[in-house]
Amino acid sequence: MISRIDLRGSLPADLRDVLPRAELDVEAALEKVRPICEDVRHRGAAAVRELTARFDGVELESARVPAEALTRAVEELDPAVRAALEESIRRARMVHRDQRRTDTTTRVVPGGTVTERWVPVDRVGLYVPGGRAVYPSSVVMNVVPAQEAGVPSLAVSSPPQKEFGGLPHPTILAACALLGVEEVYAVGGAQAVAMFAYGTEECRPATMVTGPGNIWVAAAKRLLKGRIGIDSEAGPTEIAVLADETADPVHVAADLISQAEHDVIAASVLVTTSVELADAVEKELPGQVSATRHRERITEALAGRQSGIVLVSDIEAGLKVVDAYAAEHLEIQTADARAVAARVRNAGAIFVGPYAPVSLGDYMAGSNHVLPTGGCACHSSGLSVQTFLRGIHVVDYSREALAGAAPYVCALADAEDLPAHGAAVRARFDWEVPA
Ligand code: HSO
Ligand code: ZN
Repeated sequence: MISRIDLRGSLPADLRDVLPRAELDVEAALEKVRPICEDVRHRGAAAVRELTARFDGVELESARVPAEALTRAVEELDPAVRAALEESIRRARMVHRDQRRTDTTTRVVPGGTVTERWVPVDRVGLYVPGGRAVYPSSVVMNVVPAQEAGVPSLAVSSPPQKEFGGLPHPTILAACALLGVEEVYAVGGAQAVAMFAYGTEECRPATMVTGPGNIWVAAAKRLLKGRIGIDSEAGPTEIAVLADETADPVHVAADLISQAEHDVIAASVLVTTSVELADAVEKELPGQVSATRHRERITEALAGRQSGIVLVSDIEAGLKVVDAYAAEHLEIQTADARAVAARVRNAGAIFVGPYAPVSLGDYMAGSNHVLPTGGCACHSSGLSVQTFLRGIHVVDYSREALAGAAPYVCALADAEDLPAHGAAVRARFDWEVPA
């Protein structure tokens, strides 16, 4: 059901090459997505309408979801789901509020200061996937950091669903309403990203587009990056578990299965020092898988080349492996899990010990679940307040402070053969370099 890689000898020099990993060919999708984006750019709302009819089989009168539909969605929401969403929002707000940045002013020399001023982007378009993956929790994870960053204008787009009269899934609409988001569009895929990037008669252009999506959404974000800011291209979900003989195989198996549930190309990787644990998890998997609803796609995900059990000789080697893998989610299920977790350098989010399964983080930990995938955790972070802020340096120097810097500016400008740079300073001192 799941393959094994034995790295108990010496670790290979390029660990990344031997570790299981999903391949998502976003590059190949670019050519298909380009004409879609161009169409939206040139024909605006009419193009969005036609593309929606073609790809979603829904005839939109307007892409904008009416306010009544949002109100109705909340009224008709299952009270247990409502309570869970409200609690998820409350916890996420607590964590993300603490991420807010305060401006800092550094006095570099007397009369010369640099202030770093944190300014939110003007308008964010949040993409929320639909279809098989209906994730109101992702609405929370996208909207909360943008709101806490102080983004003044927020719009959400999610694919229209035939069975819901051409509107996005009602739970997604309800989540938007609970978060206070009033501007929602029933548009999916690349056309949604293009709508946000270029704007249409119905939707003002956004400065940033965030949120996970399928390969078409990822390709559109890659294509339009620069014109818009993006968070990251979310690839298939990944879980890595670093475990020793103290881990409970029932929990480990359940956690590997939980993320395999997302997609046939989701990755579940167990890195362990214990052959006994590996055997026990392998034994546990089939029973748990056959007892769960999405057993087919889970079986495919676990059997795929992106998933596997990696045997290592000790925790040191295990840490090297998980750092090389740079998982979106990393669980540490070892003795002294906190100390081991503190040594991890590359992961989107780390879940420490036996009572912090990834699914807690998916919904209710307060942490964000939009995280770097595909190994990008070695250079990127998950969605946060910081994603939506720009730090603007405000440079404020007096005449005396500039005079003190002038000889240095002129020396470096000359060294770079850019004399006009030095002249811009000398012009303020009768064309002399002040002593
Ligand atoms: N594990 C997914 C997020 C998610 N899980 C949404 C359930 N719903 C990627 O972090
Ligand atoms: Zn999940």
